[in-house]
Amino acid sequence: MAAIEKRSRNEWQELDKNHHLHPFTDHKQLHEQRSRIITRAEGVYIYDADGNKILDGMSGLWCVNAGYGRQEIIDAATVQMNELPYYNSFFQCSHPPAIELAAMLNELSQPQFNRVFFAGSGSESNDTIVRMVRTYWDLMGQPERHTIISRNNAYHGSTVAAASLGGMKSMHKQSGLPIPGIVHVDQPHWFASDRSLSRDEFGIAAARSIEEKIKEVGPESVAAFIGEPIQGAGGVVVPPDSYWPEVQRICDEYGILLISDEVITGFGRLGEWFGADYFSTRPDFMAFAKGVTSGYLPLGGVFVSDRVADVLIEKGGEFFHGYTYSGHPVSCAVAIANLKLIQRENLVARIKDDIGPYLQSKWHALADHPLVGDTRMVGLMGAFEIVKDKDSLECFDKERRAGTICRDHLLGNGVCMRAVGDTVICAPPFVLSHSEADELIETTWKALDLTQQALSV
Ligand code: PXG
Repeated sequence: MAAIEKRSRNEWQELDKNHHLHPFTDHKQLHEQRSRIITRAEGVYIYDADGNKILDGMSGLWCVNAGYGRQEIIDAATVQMNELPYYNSFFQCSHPPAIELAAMLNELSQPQFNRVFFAGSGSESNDTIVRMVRTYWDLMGQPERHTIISRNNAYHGSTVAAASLGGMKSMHKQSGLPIPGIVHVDQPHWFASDRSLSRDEFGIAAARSIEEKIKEVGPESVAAFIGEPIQGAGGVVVPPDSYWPEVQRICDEYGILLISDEVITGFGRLGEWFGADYFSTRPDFMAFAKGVTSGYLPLGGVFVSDRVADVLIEKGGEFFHGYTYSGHPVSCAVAIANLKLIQRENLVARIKDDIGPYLQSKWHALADHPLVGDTRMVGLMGAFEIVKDKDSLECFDKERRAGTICRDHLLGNGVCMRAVGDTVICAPPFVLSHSEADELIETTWKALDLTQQALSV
């Protein structure tokens, strides 16, 4: 029995316009253009209310890693709904899905991680980390250590603390953020720099800006550094190889906690289980969400290292923090089914050895197009830059909106990607076949040609 009314596209658009406020949306503009109504999905394809079939080059919103329509994930939700649709993990209670998932997550993660705290989203996970980091240093007898260093253009979520950790100026401006005790340094984005340094020199310099900030704030006041292994929403910013080892050195030298925000990079996106594995860092916290359930249900959480967890447990007393849906049983059951599927189908190794290299080589060949100034892709997380001049790498002026034009041509030809300024970004599901990868690339060439035509008039 379907719970959702069947209506025409127009009717849904009208209801949507009148009643639904969307995230990160200019509503005036949306109402002029009308929303795109997605009605169903299968494999790597989504279908809109007009029946258009679109290859989902963004895995929903960086999350549907296992692809759509995976029956065993759906069955796991149904079975758990019947067994125990909800119970909390407050007041000395627990339930098998949360227990089993916590144990499974610790098996998948680096040895310093033996405990997880569950949340409902990536934003809630990062808010949890802010509170745990500060509580940890209080318990360590260093209550002045409350400052967390993050990076410009980072995205860590939309709640007040997570948006403060993020480095998006437009978000800060709208609501008086960041909250006190959060400071930002530059992102390790070589392409966006003046490119006077080699990539590796630039990576070291970007990491050293953290050290400079530590000295400026005072090492005794700095609690932690947070970073996405590869910045996602900011435009798939792949740091130079030299960056993360230097960041790890700095955190070690000053005794600062390292937080790896794995909301996008966690659970295989880079061809390793976590971005920290890919870049060989040893974080004290990892935030996760999205791919843990392949987006089939909301779930987030925090891996807490023994360094922190032992102190919280031994000295902390009650930690006054938690969510109604911390460890929601159905979300946890879905996560277990999803992770087992990823393991059984060897999807992480497939990204490392098969579909990752396959798509990457074709992606990098896009650099032969006259509009493409830079390409990058790690695992199945990539971007290309649209430029006006390939030699100088000069960009089109902002009003030309080259990235958006290209994104629209992609969509018009059946592939969904995202534009961040003039950067076009891509993160397809892990189950992408070779022929689907070919389709994605062929459509990208076509969209680039159409963009070139549009920009030359
Ligand atoms: N950390 C990272 C690294 C993220 O990418 C969050 C935290 C917050 O997660 P929740 O579950 O609270 O949304 C994210 C989310 C985009 C886009 O346009 C990216 C995200 C969310 C919405 C849009 O690229 N990432």
